[in-house]
Amino acid sequence: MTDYVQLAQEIKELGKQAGFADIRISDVDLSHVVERYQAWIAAGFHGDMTYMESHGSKRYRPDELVPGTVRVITARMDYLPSDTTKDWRDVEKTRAADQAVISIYARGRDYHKVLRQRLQQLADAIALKLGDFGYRVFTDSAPVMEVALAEQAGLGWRGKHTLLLTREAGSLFFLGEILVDIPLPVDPPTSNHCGQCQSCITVCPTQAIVAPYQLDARRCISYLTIELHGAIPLEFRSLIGNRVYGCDDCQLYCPWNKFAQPATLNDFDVRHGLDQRTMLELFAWSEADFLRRMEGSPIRRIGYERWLRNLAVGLGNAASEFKGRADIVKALQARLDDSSEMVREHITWALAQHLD
Ligand code: B12
Ligand code: SF4
Ligand code: SF4
Repeated sequence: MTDYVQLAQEIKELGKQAGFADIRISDVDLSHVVERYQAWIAAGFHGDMTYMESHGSKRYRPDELVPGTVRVITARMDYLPSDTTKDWRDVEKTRAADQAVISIYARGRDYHKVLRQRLQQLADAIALKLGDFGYRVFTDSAPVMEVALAEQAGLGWRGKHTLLLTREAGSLFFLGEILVDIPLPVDPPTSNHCGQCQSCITVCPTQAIVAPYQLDARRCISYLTIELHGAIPLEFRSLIGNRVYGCDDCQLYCPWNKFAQPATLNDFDVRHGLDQRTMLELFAWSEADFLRRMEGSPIRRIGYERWLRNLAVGLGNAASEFKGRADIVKALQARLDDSSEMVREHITWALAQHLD
């Protein structure tokens, strides 16, 4: 007879050995989130992310996504670069308008690869103890409601910015999970510690958190700079500032993130100086430079065209501090003949910010 209580304990230990900061276990009943998910889709908050509408009930029924699933082992991996200094929040908040702000999660190796590999390592270790069992590992890209499952498993609470949050590590972590057919004991959910705080809501540059726990992705800079394929709507361009890939503001101003933990793995250490580049430096990269340097980075997924689009918006916004600066204007003009109509239009917009 397997002692499942003992096994759950061992899985948590093995998870730590595989590089995870915390591991919890949830059942597969997400019936309480269905209505909210459907309302989110009905409101059109997902914008062009049509994949968020797909897969029907598999999204909130893990046992339909992977038949036989009875539990979800959900895992947290912290991603602040391992050499992050104590004053990192001040550093992020005080960047000059010509610096490229790349979201912290994207400065190192692509987390999809790191987490999938580590979850597989954990699944292999469980199999060594238990023998064959049914499972599948997921992180981010699959139709799995990762935050809801992690919340249910007590890995943290859902902050008003909609992300999972913990007292001991803030919210700067990734989530991943293993759907299993093992009847492990489930962990209890934790309490919410947002209280009266509204910092994430008030600080959001585009007012994307339209109510506590509700995000209109169409307004979110992360969506606008990463997920959106077409032109960035004019109403959001100046609000984006110099955030050229993703956005951290709702997390940066969250008081709990003074407890954010550095990664235990070096995979998320900054590559190519992405924490201190100017936008002009990045705008000078050729497509070959972009593809070579962004190998293994999540940034490569947006492709060169969207990369230039985002940088053009940021360089236009640099006019707030550096209006008409000759090197910026020259760099923008030099790309006015870009083969992409979208890039040309964003550059024309950027030049207008400097020259009008
Ligand atoms: C689509 C997506 C996005 C979209 C939409 C985000 C969103 N909040 O929905 C965009 C592109 C904007 C995005 C941005 C980011 N993302 Co994202 N994203 C996802 C993805 C793939 C799906 C999320 C989802 O299902 N959204 C659908 C809606 C319905 O879900 P929801 O907001 O959670 O909705 C619930 C609440 O609104 C709640 N609710 C509604 N009303 C109320 C009222 C009350 C009182 C309560 C309690 C709850 C409540 O009910 C809904 C259903 O559960 C997940 C990975 C995954 N597969 O889960 C990663 C994920 C959520 N993203 C992640 C990250 C890191 C980010 C960014 C920080 C990246 C960045 N720096 O740019 C930003 C953060 C923006 C933000 N404030 O959310 C991490 C979050 C880790 C964490 N700590 O929680 C995830 C889990 C990926 C991962 N594997 O690590 N993301
Ligand atoms: S990631 Fe940025 S734009 Fe999106 S909700 Fe948070 S602060 Fe707002
Ligand atoms: S900023 Fe405040 S309201 Fe927002 S998630 Fe953090 S504690 Fe909660």
